Amino acid sequence: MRKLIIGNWKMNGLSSDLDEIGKIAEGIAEFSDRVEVMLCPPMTLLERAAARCRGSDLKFCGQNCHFDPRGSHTGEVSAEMLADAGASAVLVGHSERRIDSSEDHDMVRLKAEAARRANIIPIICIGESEHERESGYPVETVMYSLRVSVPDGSPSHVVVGYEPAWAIGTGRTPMEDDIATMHAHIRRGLIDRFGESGRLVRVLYGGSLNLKNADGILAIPDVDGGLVGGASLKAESFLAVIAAAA
Ligand code: G2H
Repeated sequence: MRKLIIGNWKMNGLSSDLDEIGKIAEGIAEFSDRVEVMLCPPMTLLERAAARCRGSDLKFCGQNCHFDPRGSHTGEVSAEMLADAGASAVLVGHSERRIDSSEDHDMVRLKAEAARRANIIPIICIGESEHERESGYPVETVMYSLRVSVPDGSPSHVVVGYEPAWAIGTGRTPMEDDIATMHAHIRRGLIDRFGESGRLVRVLYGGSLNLKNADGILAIPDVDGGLVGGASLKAESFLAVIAAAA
């Protein structure tokens, strides 16, 4: 299984950054047989970025979608619209959306189902908060999120992102042993629920992943790739993380 690295630009990026996206698209060519790479630019750049990188191996991903395909939802975007704009995937349930927009596990599952209906891959994000970690039950918290946020049905074309909320954008990461333990639990949860197909679901680690820690984290068993925020904003640092995955 090729590792999957996803760059999440969050609310960053203007037209002047399209050149940086072009550099990423050119830079990944040498790794394409070993690593699949996606980028989540802001919605305003998605279509232009996809058009500019057509013919390269770089795929594009939305940062969020609504669970309805269309309708009266001012300011929202549907999975169908993302597909139409050139996205192959969409993040659902990122902790910033769970916090900023009060998205719960049920809503995340509906969004994942909407992505599948639109034939794009849902990247379903789960992870414990600092409080949940300190309360001593991070595994139970994450396993509950996994159960409710991941839809029933075949898990093929589903990706899970484990992102401890306290590690996001903070420069702090869990110990490698803790990441290994959590990923092993997630894998076991997927196999218990989906049988052997649970082994084929890629489980990514996210939260302050960068060129300094990528070698160690991406070598952990059951870490099938990474979600990269801050370090994906510049082609040089993003390509260094991609090289660590190769
Ligand atoms: C977690 C990650 C990207 P960062 O949100 O998904 O961001 O690498 O900046 O912690």
